[in-house]
Amino acid sequence: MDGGQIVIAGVGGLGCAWAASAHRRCPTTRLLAVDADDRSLRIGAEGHVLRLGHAMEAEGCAALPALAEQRMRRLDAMARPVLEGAELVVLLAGLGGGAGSGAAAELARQARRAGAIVIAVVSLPFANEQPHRTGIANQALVGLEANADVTVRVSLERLAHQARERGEDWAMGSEWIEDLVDGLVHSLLKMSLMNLDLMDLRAILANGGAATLLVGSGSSDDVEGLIRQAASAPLSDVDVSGATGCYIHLEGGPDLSIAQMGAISEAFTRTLNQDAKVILGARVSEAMYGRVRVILLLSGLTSSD
Ligand SMILES: Nc1nc2c(ncn2[C@@H]2O[C@H](COP(=O)(O)OP(=O)(O)OP(=O)(O)O)[C@@H](O)[C@H]2O)c(=O)[nH]1
Ligand SMILES: [Mg+2]
Repeated sequence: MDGGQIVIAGVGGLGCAWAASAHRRCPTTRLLAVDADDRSLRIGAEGHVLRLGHAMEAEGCAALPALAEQRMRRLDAMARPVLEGAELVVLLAGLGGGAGSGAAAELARQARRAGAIVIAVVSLPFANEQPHRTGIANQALVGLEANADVTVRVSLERLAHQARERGEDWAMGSEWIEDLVDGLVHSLLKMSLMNLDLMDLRAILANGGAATLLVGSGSSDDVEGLIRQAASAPLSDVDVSGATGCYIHLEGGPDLSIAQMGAISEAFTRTLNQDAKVILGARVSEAMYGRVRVILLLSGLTSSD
């Protein structure tokens, strides 16, 4: 697969900011920004832009998801060429406002119809926000889960907390999201030692149930640290222990031995359902000397609330 077959799409203010920063790490992919707010659409000449509404309408979709959804539907013909030939669409949005909550599921629907696997990574509002935002977000989740292959629910609270710990602005604290998108894109882009491809991804997704993604990186000697790091993902209340399908991709340096790979994947899959279908892939890159990065796609989850 080449980068042109992967689309990183942001919807709404937060989604577009995340997409632009993730795309900087994967510049060969296609970037798409969808919003009613012009500030989100200044993404450089190579990016594709879909504006929810006319330039003359200054009001955007402020907290009106139904309006955003309707406008996204009207953009169908303009979205087609951007989605054409895409194998994977990574869709990013912050739920709780108008644009992201309203347009994300409709964009997912259009992307799947174009033949792409759709992985949505969306944040849920802070717990202390008005119940109104939480209500909007929950409704948007229903639509996304019906239209995307995978919906990864990110807790904005935990993401913001981790950003503060690093001394970053909460909204820009998207490092975890960037790592996730980067890991996913690069595990699919480059030739692997054990070749994983989209067929494997589709096989794991065909398993049914809810699905989520985890990433972890660290020293190849410290399996426990790697697991702790993956488990600290700012996901919103998801129990991964019952997963019945797992796509696990390791990327390590030339020093990573088959035995170490085995130990790492064993440690990650130990907690899964006994009959879980596990697909393992690995890749060696010079830059990863002494380190390893793991990306897991877990499917067949039963409880996601
Ligand atoms: N606390 C806080 N949360 C924010 C802020 N901006 C965004 N968020 C969170 O991110 C979610 C999505 O925000 P945006 O991406 O700006 O919303 P949008 O999709 O552009 O929606 P509209 O602007 O209403 O059309 C919100 O529901 C909040 O949970 C902020 O300034 N403060
Ligand atoms: Mg906005």
